[in-house]
Order: sequence, then structure tokens, then C-alpha cells
Amino acid sequence: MNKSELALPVGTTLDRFIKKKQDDFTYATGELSQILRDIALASKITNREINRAGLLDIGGALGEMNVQGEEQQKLDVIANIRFIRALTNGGEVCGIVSEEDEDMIEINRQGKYVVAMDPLDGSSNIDVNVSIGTIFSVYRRVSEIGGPVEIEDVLQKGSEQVAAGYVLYGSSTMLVYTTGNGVTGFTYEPSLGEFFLSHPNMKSPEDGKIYSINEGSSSEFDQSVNDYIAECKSKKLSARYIGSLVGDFHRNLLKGGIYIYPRTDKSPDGKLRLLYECNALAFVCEQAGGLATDGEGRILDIKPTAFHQRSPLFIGAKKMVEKACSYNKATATI
Ligand code: P6P
Repeated sequence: MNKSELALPVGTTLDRFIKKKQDDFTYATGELSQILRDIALASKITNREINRAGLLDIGGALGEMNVQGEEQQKLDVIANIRFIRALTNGGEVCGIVSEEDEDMIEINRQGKYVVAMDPLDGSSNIDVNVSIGTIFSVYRRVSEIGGPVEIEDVLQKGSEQVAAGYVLYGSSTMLVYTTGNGVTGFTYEPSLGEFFLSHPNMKSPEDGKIYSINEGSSSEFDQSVNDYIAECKSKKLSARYIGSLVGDFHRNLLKGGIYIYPRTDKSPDGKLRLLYECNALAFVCEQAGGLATDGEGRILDIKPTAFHQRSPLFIGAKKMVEKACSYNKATATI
């Protein structure tokens, strides 16, 4: 036996991958690389706390509402602190918009980037051990470096993102991101404390057999949405909806499917937030060959007007999203 076979290679770490691909980044000075490292560090710490939530008194609700009017889970707050602290210490970010904070957080005026994030999406699933996730979006600031961060730095169209991705805390923990040159997935090896390249060049199937929507609200959907659901049923597609956007999105990205959160009576603009949920996943989805719309137009073309504005979301396999939007005959531009 060749002695080198005794010690099999462990693979490419996230850090080494970032270094190797640094020429992919428009701003190759390494600042964006540092932001990805900061996000990876915060996700490792958050992962450890999620995995121990049942053993420590950090599971369950905090007993307070967040800016969204939703019941805050203790881990929502903990994850928010972890990501803000990591990005602050990394030094490359001038501002952060978080689902957990009403206003933008000013960090380092010399920073050239802003981050919009949902530090822990689907956190009501923590206590029942269902996958949850972090979603992040990175923009280059448009205001003068050295000056205060401005709202325009964040209220940019999704098409202006320089990086976006998510962390999925599931049966394994994965970090999936894009910088506009395809989508890459890394799987966390907790015994080594490293993310290793596991899903190079992720691609969405063009079509799929899975549809994800909360049919319990179907009485509140537009008829066009119910017409599409009826078509899915006629084709005997599989209904899969775990109440955790990142988990549903990731499964559909790998296997082929569509996730829909449409307008409802309770959420007339949709439930999901444009800046740090829809835009980030839309960037990943399009980079993997999929499609993301608000039911009428491309998500990445929407000009945001408020940090926490919501949008309907139809995202996933290109042919499925096109079909779903075709039922919106009057207005769809896809
Ligand atoms: P509903 C979690 O609160 C979330 O933002 C997404 O992760 C998930 O897909 C959706 O809301 C679930 O919402 O109204 O179906 O319970």
C-alpha cells in the first residue's frame, strides 16, 4: 500500500476554498473573504448552542416580541448577538440590518460592506428538533467610506448583492453561498470545527416533483395559487412543508421543487422579508439555475423601500416557478 493512503485527505476547508476563489470576488482585497469567515465562525458557535439548547436553559420563547411582532425565541437573540459580534470583530462591515433589530446597526465607518440577515429563521422549530437556518445577504456600500452608514447602503435591489447564502442547522450543518459565480456547499465537521467542501457547483433541477406551501391557509390564497396547487395534485407531486424556509429551500434546491409563500389575508404583502430572506435565497437560487419571483416579477429586480418590508415568494425549479406564475396571467412578467 502507498503509505500516503494511510492518511486520507480530509478535503478542502471553507477558508482554503475562499482563498483559492478569491479572484472570483469583484473586490479581491480579501474584505469579502473576511465577512464569509466571520459568518462561518458565528454559525459554528450558533450551531453548538442550538445542539445544546435542550440541555441548557436557552430553548423556548423569551417572552418578548421582536420588531416583526413575532414571539422571540431565546436562540433568536443569542444567534443575533453571535453574528453581530463576529461581523463587528471582523471589521469589514459598516452596517447590519437584522430581522431581530428594528433599526440598522452601525458598525465600522471604514467598512466597505453592509450585511442584511435573519440570524435564525424558523426558530419556533427549535424545541421540536426541526431544521432551522441563518440567511445572509452582503452589499457593497454606496455611501462614502469613512462616513456614517446610510439606509441607501442596504436598500439596494437584490441584483446588487455581492454575496448571499444560508446556514442550515439540520441533520448536518451546512453553509451554502454564492458570490455571483455559482453556488457552493460546505458541510460542518464538528470534531474538527471546520466547514469542508461537500457540494461544489450546486445546480437546481430545471423541473421538480415537490411543492412546499402551507395549504392550511389556502382559503386566503389568490385563486391563481390554488389553481397551481390543484395542478400539482393532479400531477401527484409530493407536498413537503416543514415550516422552516431554509430547510424547505435547501431540499428543493437539491431535489427539484418549488416553495411558495403567497399573499394571505394575514400577510397581504406576503410573510417573508425581502431584504434578508427573499433576496438572499433568490440570488442563490438564480445562481443555481432556478427562479425566484413575487408571483409577478423577479425578486432581485424589486427596489426595497424599507428594511423589514415583506414580499410574496415563489422560488425554486425554473419550470415550476414559471408555471406557477403563468396562473397569474394578467400580471406575471416572468
Ligand atoms: P407559516 C418561519 O417563521 C418562516 O419565516 C419560514 O421559515 C417558514 O417557511 C414560514 O415562516 C412558515 O410560516 O405561516 O406557514 O407557519
